[in-house]
Amino acid sequence: MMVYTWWRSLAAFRVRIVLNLKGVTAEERQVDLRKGQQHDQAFRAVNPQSAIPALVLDDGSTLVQSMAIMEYFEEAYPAPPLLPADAAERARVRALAQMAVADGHPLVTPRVRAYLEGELGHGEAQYLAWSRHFMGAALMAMEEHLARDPQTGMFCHGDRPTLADVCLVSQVVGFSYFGGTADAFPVVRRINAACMRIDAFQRAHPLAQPDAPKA
Ligand SMILES: N[C@@H](CCC(=O)N[C@@H](CS)C(=O)NCC(=O)O)C(=O)O
Repeated sequence: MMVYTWWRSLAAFRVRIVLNLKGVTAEERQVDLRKGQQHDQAFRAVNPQSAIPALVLDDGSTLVQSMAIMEYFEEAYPAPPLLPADAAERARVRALAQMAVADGHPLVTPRVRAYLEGELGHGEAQYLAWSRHFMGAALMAMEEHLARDPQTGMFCHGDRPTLADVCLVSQVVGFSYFGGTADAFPVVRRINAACMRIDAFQRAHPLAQPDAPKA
């Protein structure tokens, strides 16, 4: 199988973590978003939405959207489980994950930046303020849910990492891209630290990727 990825992509980061946790290896092909390669004809043939990650399976079928790809791995490679067995608990984990994947991250993608700056006349400072606001709001939502719920443990849901932790970590890293830190979110910060002690998370980190800048 092959995954279209890029070192800095938060959605690709999430998929890398899951691949590592499941012990699955995939060939990687880089799509440099800074160079606009997501809009190249060759990549649009893979994903007409011009977004990474995309996963091409050995039978040639293509999966897109990080949440769908992560859930594919959860179903195809059940061990270790990244969703709880109970339906309501699974819904809690997915809800926490979606606060990052659906509510925070999509607002800071290159296509949004291009529209804000190219069509609405925003400058870089406004884009940064926008990004910090929405990334921070998603982290605040996660923090409040995590802090009040006894199901929160060492990780977002109990004492083993789930898809919620994968998404939490990507959200913290994404916030840092815009100068934010998890300092105002103590539960998020504690869980992020616990995740980042795990090899599968460390190896997936954007700055650990071979195409990441050295400095
Ligand atoms: N909801 C999608 C988001 C995918 C996405 O927007 N990926 C970003 C990189 S993190 C991208 O490729 N953006 C291209 C663009 O905005 O032009 C997912 O979770 O996979």
